[in-house]
Amino acid sequence: KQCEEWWKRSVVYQIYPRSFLDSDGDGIGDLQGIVSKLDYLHKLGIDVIWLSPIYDSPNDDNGYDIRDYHEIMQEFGTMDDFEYLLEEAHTRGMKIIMDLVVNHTSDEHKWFLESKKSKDQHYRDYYIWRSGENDKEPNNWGSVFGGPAWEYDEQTDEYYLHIFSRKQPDLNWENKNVRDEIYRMMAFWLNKGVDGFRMDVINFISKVPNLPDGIVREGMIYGDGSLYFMNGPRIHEFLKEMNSEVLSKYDTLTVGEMPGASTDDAILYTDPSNNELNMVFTFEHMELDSRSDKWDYQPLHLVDLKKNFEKWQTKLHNIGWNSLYWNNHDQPRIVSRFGNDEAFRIESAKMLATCLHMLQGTPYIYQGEEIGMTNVKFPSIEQYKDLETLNMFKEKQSQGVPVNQIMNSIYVKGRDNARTPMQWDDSKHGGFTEGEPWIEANPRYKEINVEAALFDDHSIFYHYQHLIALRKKYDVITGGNFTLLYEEDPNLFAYRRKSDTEELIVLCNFSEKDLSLRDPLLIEDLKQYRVIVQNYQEVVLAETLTLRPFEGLVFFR
Ligand code: TEU
Repeated sequence: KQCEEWWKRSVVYQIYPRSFLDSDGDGIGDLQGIVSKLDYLHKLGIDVIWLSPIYDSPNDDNGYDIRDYHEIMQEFGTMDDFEYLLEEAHTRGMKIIMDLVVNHTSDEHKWFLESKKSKDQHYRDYYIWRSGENDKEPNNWGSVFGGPAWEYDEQTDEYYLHIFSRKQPDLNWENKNVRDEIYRMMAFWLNKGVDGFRMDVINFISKVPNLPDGIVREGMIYGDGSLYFMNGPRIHEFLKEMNSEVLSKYDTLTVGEMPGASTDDAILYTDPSNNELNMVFTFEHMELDSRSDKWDYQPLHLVDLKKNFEKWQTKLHNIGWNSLYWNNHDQPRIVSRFGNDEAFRIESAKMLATCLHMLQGTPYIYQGEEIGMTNVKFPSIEQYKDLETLNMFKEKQSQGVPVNQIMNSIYVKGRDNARTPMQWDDSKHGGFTEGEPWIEANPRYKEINVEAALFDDHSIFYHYQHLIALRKKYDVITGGNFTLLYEEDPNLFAYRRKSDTEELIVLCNFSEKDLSLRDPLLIEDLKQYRVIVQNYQEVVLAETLTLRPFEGLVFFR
């Protein structure tokens, strides 16, 4: 049947281990820290934990630059710690998926160290090397983290491609040896008992072989190569091969992180008859509040967001499968982004959760989201750690952009918003560490923390717990179809979910004002439903229905 697979009925919780909980006082979160919070996660009700990378890494990009796929990062613990964590999670009925970062490795990976040595040996072709054009890079592509996407290497007088930092050289997936090594490595982890993978920028692995120049947009120095590396010519072939050689032999959850994947792409990636992946992370809903690039902020128009969700919900229905997320380690905190993290922090955090969790797909919760953690505004650039933020700062400063303007864009979009330590209690550093944290805690830990949330029956935590429980109870949440209501309303996000036997109506006020629904038919109709989710103490349903600021309601019948 349609929704029998466990990963369609699951809720996933993402842990960014570096910032979760430090058990040994070195200021860096670790595996034992995670073990000690498994009961907390179990209480929340989640089914699957996704661990951001825990492999050996020089941490240029906090573990997304892997030096050894078979070793655990020293700061996080040992392989024994990992096996213990896996066992303890499984004992509690929770699964663990790993981050699979195979578009690139660290430049300190042994394959790359070998590859650099000379042009004519086995590992050379594991990466993408090209000779320059008149002392210039082989093409005009810019890297995601600033500067060109090519780094010159004197030893062999050639350049290597790095779509991300220069310490993240891209692997050459055209080479079958590379693919085989990766499939063997995946099997190594699956044989240990891990339950699947979140695959980092997996739709970047197939490049158009002659690597053509990208177009240079107005005000840009480098060309945009994405047309030639996103969803490239052999991507479906590679994923089918990965599936038949590894994934098909295990019972896994697979989710591909895919910037630039459209719904048509997503259908190809997730239609089970294609034997590729279970679901993808779309970026479309995360790009609606920026213009040319992520730092170029524009306010969200709710209608854009609604229509985007409508497209993903309807197009994939009965064919592929959606993932649902507001947050991860790359995104600002949702309550600060689409809600109000001051006057209506609790109401808006709950409403946003409601709006997302009643959709069809597998929901992902990012650590701290369940207690309404907020963005941070560190006064000084010295307090920031993310290489993307630091590179952007330097670049903009050298172009003469005023510092306060740069800082403001970091406050709105910087990745460190998501990476400040998890706030466990109101003790120093939010109870994250006994030592000095690698990145400072958000000073709001005094007010926003797990201990306080668990103590308050009406906290955001218990709201998430309730939403997760409802997903297990009502099949319409997993299986029903989706209809957008009041499409053009700029403040109300309303939709209907319907199966053969059950029906939901979800009403979410995304504004800070009262919103009066003058739709006698709907209001009459709603009398046959009962409210199963609310974020204000009591619900008033009279002749008109007035939604208070950020009110979010779910009606069921
Ligand atoms: O991110 C992929 C990606 O496309 C990023 O550029 C993302 O858009 C960016 O972080 C937004 O500012 C993945 C990981 O999630 C990210 O943490 C890594 O830095 C990146 O891949 C490289 O591995």
